[in-house]
Amino acid sequence: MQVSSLQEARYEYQPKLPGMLKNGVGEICVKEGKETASVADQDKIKELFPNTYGKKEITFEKGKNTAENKKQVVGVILSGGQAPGGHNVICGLYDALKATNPENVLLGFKGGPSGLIDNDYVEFTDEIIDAYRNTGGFDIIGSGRTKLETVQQFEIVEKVAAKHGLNAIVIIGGDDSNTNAAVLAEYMAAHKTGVQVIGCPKTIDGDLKNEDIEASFGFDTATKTFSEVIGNIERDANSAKKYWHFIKVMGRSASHVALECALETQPNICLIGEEVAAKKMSLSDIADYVADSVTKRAARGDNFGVVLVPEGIVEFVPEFSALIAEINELLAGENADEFNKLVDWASKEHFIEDGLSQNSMKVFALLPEPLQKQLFLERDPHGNVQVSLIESEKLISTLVYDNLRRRKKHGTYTGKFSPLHHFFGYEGRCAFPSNFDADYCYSLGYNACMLIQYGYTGYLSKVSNLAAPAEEWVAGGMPITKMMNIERRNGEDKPVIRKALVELDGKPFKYFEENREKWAVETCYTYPGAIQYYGPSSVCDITTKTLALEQG
Ligand code: FBP
Repeated sequence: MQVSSLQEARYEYQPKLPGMLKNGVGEICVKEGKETASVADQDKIKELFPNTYGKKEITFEKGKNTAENKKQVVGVILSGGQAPGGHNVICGLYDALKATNPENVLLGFKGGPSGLIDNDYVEFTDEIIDAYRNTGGFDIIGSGRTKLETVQQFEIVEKVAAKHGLNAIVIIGGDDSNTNAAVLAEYMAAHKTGVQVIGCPKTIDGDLKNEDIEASFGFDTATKTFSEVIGNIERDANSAKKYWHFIKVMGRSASHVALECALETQPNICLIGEEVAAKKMSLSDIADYVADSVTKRAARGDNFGVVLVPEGIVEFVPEFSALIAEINELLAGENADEFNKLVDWASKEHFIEDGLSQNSMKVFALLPEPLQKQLFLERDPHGNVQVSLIESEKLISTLVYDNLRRRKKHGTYTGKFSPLHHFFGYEGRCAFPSNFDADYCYSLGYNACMLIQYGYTGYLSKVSNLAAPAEEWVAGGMPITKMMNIERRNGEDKPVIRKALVELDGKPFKYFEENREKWAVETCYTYPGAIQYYGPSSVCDITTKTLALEQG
């Protein structure tokens, strides 16, 4: 076929599978490992998940497939924020289902979990699947953030599943969505519906990982996309030598994306939320830290630089996280309706003043009004603050500006400070998946089909040893309850998958820490350039620096 665009060329790319999966579905057998326990709150999680708790980890191996070859009707949803590679999870699942039995059916429920409730679906065919192979985005069926948690919702899903004769549902999502998957799996098992539920680890934020899940898909492509543009900005800054660029990058609750981009591009400053929390840094400490770099560079004649700010930074500043926690409680339940009914900002301010403690009110009063308003924007259905809408890069550059003005007065700074602001998030979520994400996602989908065929439920599709070539990847499954603990959400204690934050004693952060003093003063920028899809494997198949450092 004559191809005339990258899009068409990517349809032809054949994703790589782990060696143990690539001999065909007839040659995959299962090996069970140890029983599992949740990462914390074991008694409570066990009580809440009596049918799915404590199951064994499993690994697939080359060997005769002993699963019963009955006809499968499987439903799949894409859930939460977009992440490059989601289409390939569906393609891998579809190919494995059809290879197992051409009569098997895959239904895609549209718009995320709500598609299952509304019975809004499409039956996948070769034609549909072939138009989405190795492409970015979730537009094949769309996505959404509806939380599946009420008994009424589960009853509807049960009816929809019965109507289609579904024997399994695959949920492709992040920590919140896979929490949904675990709860749904438990419901389906408790009601003896015969419907299995399997999750797949997605999120560009990189915070769905643990000792079994080495990386969530999409992180590789998104960070490479952001790093390309950050590198370009660095080159521009070093050419024009007149701007300080404050760049916010996505990553709602963890700073993995910012850290990976820093490892790729060596900016002058990269704030790491987890460190800010550990050192109990206040907003003025952060401003002082950045202003030190600006001052030292100005003394060398370099009135330019690049600062990376993780999207979720404000939630890590102790004074700020206390404020946000109070606002969350203040807006829980019916209070949110009462607040939203207030027509002007002045009456909302009274409501806020009455509800916040004195300390939080002090912090709140320091903020510029646009930021105050951003803190009261609607929460997502999981109760999270929508940090992508909070302009923390502007907040920090304003505080740095004030700090530098004071330094100027005292004669300790004589430079020029012209800040520019950027936010990289949505640009990276639907890029063409890198070869790594294309291969990883296809493997996750293929593997999910094997978990279904062997009768598992409440499991996350797991592919590990990811820093090695795909041939050496290891495929298997892990009970989702193993990753769960109890957390406070929307004013209530809930069982949720524990988020993986940046570990301050982990190798990626340690490497950053060893080098950042030099980066803060000198110009050490590196330019990773665009993702390469064709060419030598040493250029096209490289993983993230985070994964490479973590796995030595
Ligand atoms: P997931 O956790 O669902 O993968 O989404 C992550 C994310 O991309 C965050 O980085 C960002 O804060 C958020 O989604 C934005 O959400 P929305 O798409 O609803 O604006």
